[in-house]
Amino acid sequence: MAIERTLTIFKPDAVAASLTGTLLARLEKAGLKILGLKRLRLSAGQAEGFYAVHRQRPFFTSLVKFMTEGPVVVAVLEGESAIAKLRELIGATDPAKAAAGTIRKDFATSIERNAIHGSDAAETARFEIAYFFTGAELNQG
Ligand code: 3AN
Repeated sequence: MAIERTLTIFKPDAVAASLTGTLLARLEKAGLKILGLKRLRLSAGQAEGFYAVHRQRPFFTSLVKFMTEGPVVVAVLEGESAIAKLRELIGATDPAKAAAGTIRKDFATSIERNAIHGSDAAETARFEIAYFFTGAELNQG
């Protein structure tokens, strides 16, 4: 067990549905501390770079279109086993398969429009946090 940092993105569907406050409250209630927080509209280049590992997948073009259709909220979260904890709170990629009480079960509408992103491993978390936040922005003593 260790204190970790992870990245979440509230995707355009969730932000458009005014779920930002609801999602932040769920994460805080679960013991995750919000270290950094930004609302922004991703450019196509930013979305392509973020999802570069999926470049060869059939859904890549559609995913980039979705992720750029409106503003997103990105946040750095910190806590005990934050990476696994966030993934647990989020639930399975396909909301139809997500467990009861998970964010995707409650708010996602399809496997693509699935409301929220969470880093899946320590290395990914480091890359994804640095993609949106500078060290200075997260260094709050
Ligand atoms: P997760 O977000 O659960 O880690 P990934 O990393 O496999 O899932 O996929 C990244 C994103 O790509 C998903 N959040 C979803 O928006 C989209 N995606 C994944 N699989 C599919 C699929 N089969 N069809 C359409 N979109 C998908």
